[in-house]
Amino acid sequence: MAQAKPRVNILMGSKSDWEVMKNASDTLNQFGVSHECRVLSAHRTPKETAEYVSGAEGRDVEVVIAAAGGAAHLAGVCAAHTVLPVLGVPMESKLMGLDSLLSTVQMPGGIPVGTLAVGKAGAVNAALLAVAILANKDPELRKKLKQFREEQAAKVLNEKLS
Ligand code: RP5
Repeated sequence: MAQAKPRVNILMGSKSDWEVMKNASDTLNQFGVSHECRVLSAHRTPKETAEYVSGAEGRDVEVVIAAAGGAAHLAGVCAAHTVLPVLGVPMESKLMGLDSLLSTVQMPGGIPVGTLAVGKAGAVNAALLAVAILANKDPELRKKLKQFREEQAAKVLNEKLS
């Protein structure tokens, strides 16, 4: 059977980011959202990164998620090459992710990056935010998102403390 066209592209600056970013991929899988994950670096593979992101709109991709750590310019570089929504996930780093957070979140006005939390929570939330964006034009997906929230709330309400 032919694979569905990816609706989301997940980029990460290094394979070392995958352990965290797998959580974004798993979350999209939970919602049945087709996506493609690639290691592409803003500084190690600048040309390939620009080409891949520039082509995303033509491939009918709707959201780009970009994760990087350290002097984390990947999400900003992605945003420079597409008008698709770009969600940035700062990776934990030698400076506990503070460097990654600031370099991802502090985009100068004009080229936006929607920045999520540092690490795993950011990876999961980037996927959930991508689902919310796609759900604007996808009633089935919106239903799944509402169900996810309900199940999450029920879990909290049923917590037992010993
Ligand atoms: C960034 O540098 C990557 O996104 C990664 O978070 C960090 C360290 O990369 P490696 O040295 O582990 O390849 O580009």
